[in-house]
Amino acid sequence: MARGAFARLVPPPRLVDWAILGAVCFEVASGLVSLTVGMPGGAWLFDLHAVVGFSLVVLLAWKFRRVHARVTERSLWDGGTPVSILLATLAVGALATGVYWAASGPVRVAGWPLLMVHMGLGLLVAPVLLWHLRHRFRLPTRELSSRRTALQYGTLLVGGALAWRLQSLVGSALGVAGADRRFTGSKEDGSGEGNAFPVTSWVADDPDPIDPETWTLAVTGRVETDLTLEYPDISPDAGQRAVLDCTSGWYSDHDWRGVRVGELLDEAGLADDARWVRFRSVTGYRWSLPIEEAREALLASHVDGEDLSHGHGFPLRLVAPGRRGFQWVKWVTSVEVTRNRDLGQWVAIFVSGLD
Ligand SMILES: Nc1nc2c(c(=O)[nH]1)N[C@H]1C(S)=C(S)[C@@H](COP(=O)(O)O)O[C@H]1N2
Ligand SMILES: [Mo]
Repeated sequence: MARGAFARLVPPPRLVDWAILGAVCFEVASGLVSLTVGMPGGAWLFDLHAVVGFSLVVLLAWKFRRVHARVTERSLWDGGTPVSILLATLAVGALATGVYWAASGPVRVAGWPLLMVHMGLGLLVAPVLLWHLRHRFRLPTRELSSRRTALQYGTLLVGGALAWRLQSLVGSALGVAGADRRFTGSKEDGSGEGNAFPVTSWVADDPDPIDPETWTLAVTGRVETDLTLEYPDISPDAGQRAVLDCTSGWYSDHDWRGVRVGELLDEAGLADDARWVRFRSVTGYRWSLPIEEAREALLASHVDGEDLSHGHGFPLRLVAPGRRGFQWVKWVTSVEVTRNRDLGQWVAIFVSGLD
């Protein structure tokens, strides 16, 4: 009786499969885009990523219920089955780490940041899913666009949202959820305690400590006069409270002191076509900001009244409020004013430090 009722709830196979495909595409895309979201206005993207993830749990449960016999019965295997098993394993791994993260599991698993494991598994799902579709692709039937179908998708999302809310309520009740999470999901670490917060590199940057005797800061590009500043020229007379929010799942709130970028730009004078400002590290790592935003940013030499430590980017590191941690370039040696957006930065952050 209950079984019959459950079976009636399950949408037709094709519908489940296409919903899974849609949900996975959305999860990969929204997960990647979320890495660049640092303003509360983008909170909905993190929320929707979680809601669709919880809906995927239900979809996969339906799917596995339908296909498990084709996997457990060795005689039913075909050429596509190993790919299907690999895909199922990756998908379950990505979902489990995602749900665990939402439910406020620890930040690290076996030394790895949990979120990095989640991203790695999620990114592997994409190519394996394409490979799986080569074996298993079926054209959609008309039922995909009916009103009834739209309602079923809607119900599924509402279900996903309820499951997500419920786990966070249970988490708070049990005291494991942690009230100290940002809208990005990141957890608090070392705020207001000077240099005592995690030292992180995006991929492989690990330069030798910088000697302030030989270090210089260049201000170049679309400026009227190139500047070269030495360490004693840097007077930390601007301050900024800002949150560093790393995509590996922690954040830290500090009082930063240093030089306002706008002051450097005013000193150099801007050319008419100045639009972007690129901050380059001694390692080659770099990021750029639109000029108006860059003016308000800080090149910090101090954190909570302490000299910045080497690990945190001494002598100067970019403080870009509202941007994610990987955009806060450390060990800055040049500020270049440019005309165009710098797409090469997406390569530079991955390869700097690899040599
Ligand atoms: N040059 C350089 N700057 C960098 C990085 C890096 O690898 N190289 N990592 C970024 C990342 S991913 C983060 S989260 C912050 C971490 O800053 P912290 O080490 O001071 O915590 O620095 C950013 N700036
Ligand atoms: Mo980061």
